[in-house]
Amino acid sequence: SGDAPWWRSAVVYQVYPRSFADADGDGVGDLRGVLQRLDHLADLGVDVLWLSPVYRTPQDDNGYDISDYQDVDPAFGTLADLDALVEGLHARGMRLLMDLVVNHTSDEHPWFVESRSSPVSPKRDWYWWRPPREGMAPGDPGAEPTDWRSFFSGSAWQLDEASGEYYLHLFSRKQPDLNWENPEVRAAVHAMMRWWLDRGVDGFRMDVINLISKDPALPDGVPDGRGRWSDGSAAYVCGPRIHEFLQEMHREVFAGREGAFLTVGEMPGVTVEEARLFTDPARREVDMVFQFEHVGLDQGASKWDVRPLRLTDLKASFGRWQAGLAATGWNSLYTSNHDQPRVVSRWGDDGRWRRESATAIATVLHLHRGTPYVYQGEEIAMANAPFASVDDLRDIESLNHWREAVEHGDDPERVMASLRAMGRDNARTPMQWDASPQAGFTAGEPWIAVNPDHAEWNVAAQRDDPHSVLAHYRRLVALRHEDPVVAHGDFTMLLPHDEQVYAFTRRLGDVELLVLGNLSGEPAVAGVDASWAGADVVLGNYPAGGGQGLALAPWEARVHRRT
Ligand code: ISL
Repeated sequence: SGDAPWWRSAVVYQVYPRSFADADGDGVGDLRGVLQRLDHLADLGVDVLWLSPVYRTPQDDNGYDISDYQDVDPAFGTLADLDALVEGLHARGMRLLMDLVVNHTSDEHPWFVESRSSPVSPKRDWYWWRPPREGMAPGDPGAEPTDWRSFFSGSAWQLDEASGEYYLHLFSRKQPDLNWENPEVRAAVHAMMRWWLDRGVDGFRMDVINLISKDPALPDGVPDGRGRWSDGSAAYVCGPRIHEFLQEMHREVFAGREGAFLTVGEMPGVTVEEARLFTDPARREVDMVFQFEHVGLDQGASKWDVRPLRLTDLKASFGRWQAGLAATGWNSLYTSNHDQPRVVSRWGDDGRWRRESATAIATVLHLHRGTPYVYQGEEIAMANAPFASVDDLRDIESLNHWREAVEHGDDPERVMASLRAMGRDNARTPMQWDASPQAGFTAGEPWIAVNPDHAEWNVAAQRDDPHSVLAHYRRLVALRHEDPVVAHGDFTMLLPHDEQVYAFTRRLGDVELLVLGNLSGEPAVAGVDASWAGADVVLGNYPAGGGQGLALAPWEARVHRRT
């Protein structure tokens, strides 16, 4: 473990700036707000701040639609504020990970404005422009160049009336996909990344980076029974040149540069076999990936088709990823981010067992082999929001889905129920700092309502309480820093068929940990080797003592250690 990369023992904290802290009172979080709250991160003990996008943006997708990669949006502040953030983090021994969104730009980015201006524009080929389907006129039903569905509902193609051609947008129509086949596009992205590293940032979280290489033949997708449009992912998930593009990026941006960087590629649909290639250090692509298998386990054909999670499925999935990236590569560990519902509501119990279930899930996750990510508010067990109606929602994915489903004739109450369970706005309500009317987030009117439960669930209430969820997260981070077995030990899954208890061991030299999590609201007994019964407990979430021996109270989690 001596010469292991620094990020193996690091914990990353994600800030969604729009919802974190608003310093100027306009209701939208900003960089000065983040700066004022850096002590919260230092108090947690995290090593890295991943900052969701703060670049210039029309805010169609809350900043994941960028119109200038080399400036800060006025809603978030200025470049000087960003420099101050880098400085403030570095002064506290933390690093800054920027969000890199280069699968697409905003349609208001000058590159796209130029590209759209004419079919003979020198930048026409920077995006995916195609004529209508053979023999059809622009705008005819079915004239779209392929039958692909957009991630945000409807067709992935938008007609440009002026030229009669369509452009590709895997996400919103205000997020046209860049054409990575064009070497000028790649060079422009590399130059932009170097500019940020020169400015002092420490790496990038790369948005949907495994979608940047498309099969240039743009074949039609596979009908999947979800309505008019098809699943085109075979043509763009880990496409033909993806490894080449990431190796080139590494060479052009990072090679020969002094410093301690981190790169994490967000990769919907990535398999463990592909992930091993992406994260094999010898291949020089990325340090780790965000995979999506576990966050799809409680869904059917689409994310709106919500099902209960089976614990054995979760163990089988994480177990395969642990084994698959054991000898080569590295895992990232997350349950939560700005796209996922709140985990305590999703897989825990945000009623009676809120504190216990939040800490049990966190313990199990953080003790896996890999680098854990904490999403703002997760560390105080923030829960899903009680959205009364679609008027309470702001997210483009949710609003588009609502419109499409209701137009299609689905029962509005059922659509609302799935939005309440899975909608991304659950993760985007303001950070709950204290019990004051706007939770200490803003002095103004927040852009999305504060969750009323902030009166009870907030940072101020938990900061000095040793039994709080926040205190437990602090201990999890500290354990990783203090005990090398957490970062570097090997991993063995136990009890794969148990629907209540999540159990595994970690081992490094002669140190061994046993991690037990009763992920249910009923008492349980862990059917592991009885010799563990007397082993030291280095961390637990039942301060007054839970079950005896190998018995576990509801949602109890414990870490045993022996040598
Ligand atoms: O949220 C999702 C679950 O349905 C995904 O479709 C999500 O859009 C996908 O994980 C990609 O996410 C990233 O890129 C999107 C952006 O909206 C997300 O916020 C971002 O994390 C487009 O840039």
